[in-house]
Amino acid sequence: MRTTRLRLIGALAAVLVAATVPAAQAHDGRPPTLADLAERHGRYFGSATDNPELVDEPYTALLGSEFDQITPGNGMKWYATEPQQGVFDFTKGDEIVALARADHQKVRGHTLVWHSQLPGWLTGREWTATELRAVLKKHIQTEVRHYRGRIYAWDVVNEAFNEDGTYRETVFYKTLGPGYIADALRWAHQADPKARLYLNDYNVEATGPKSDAYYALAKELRAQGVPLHGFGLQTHLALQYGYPATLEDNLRRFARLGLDTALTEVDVRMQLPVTEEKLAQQADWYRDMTEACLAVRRCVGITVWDYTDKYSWIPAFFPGEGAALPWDEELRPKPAYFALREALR
Ligand code: 9MR
Repeated sequence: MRTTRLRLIGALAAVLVAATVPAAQAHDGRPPTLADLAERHGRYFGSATDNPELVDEPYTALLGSEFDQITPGNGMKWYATEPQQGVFDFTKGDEIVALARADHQKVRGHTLVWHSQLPGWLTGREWTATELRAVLKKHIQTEVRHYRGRIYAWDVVNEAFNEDGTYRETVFYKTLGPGYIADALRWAHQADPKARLYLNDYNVEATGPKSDAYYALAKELRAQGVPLHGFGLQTHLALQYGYPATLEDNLRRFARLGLDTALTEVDVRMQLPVTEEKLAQQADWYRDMTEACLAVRRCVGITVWDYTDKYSWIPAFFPGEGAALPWDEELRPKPAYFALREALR
């Protein structure tokens, strides 16, 4: 009886100790986390998160222990950070950076220049090139300066190309021409010379017109000495559209340009209902993409676009689809989670 109770107390103490040990450290008594396993390869393993979720304690406990990198899903976007022209609000991003600091995690800053989630004051009127240039420069430099030294990498320009590899006709492109991308990178670099600066997009995992456009642009920017350090592949996959089999080759060609790569917003959605077969296929895809990243030295890390189906963006955007993440809505690990562990072992 007494020994049982002592053992129980011992086990409880081990759990308490484990809960206070930073994610970065592997230690006895608890299986290594995804972050621990990734770190053995010199990689990070991260998750997106969002401010409203941070009141969910079981959720934040896993977020703080399993991952060594986080990305704010919305809190650093333009509508959140400059809601009125010249009036900056960093409370949401600050909350996430503070959490990351407490949990010893890197932060990917997301995102400085994007056509979506812009404030009304920016989209609601016409701008001359001179005006918009000044607005863009001020936005980038104020935000990057605010977080200087605390952001590992910035998604400086997000989703700049169409599927066919032509430039997306955003307000920035239409008003400033393609040079807005190089300018954005230079301005961000001035504001935080140590941050790694990325271009980031979806449907660029396989080689093809869209990723080719990034390859050509990255090559040109590097040749011109523009501070571009990485290419982010969002990796929003869907079982019904097939696995991007050329992912590893694609990562490798960017590495040859001297760029880091990262899988920045991973999820693998499926048409509902969930079946065991679909979960098994999803697990295979998570394993395959992790192996592809580990096979290419400059693929620096993987970030899931939140880790639990409870907070996935998918059901709201793709009705009838979901179950895209490695943990289910009750925070129970799915086959994909165990596949990630296997791939990282
Ligand atoms: O996760 C984000 C979600 O909460 C927002 O409603 C959505 C609005 O577009 O943006 C989501 O994140 C996007 C990311 O910023 C860029 N790549 C696509 C992501 C999913 O839409």
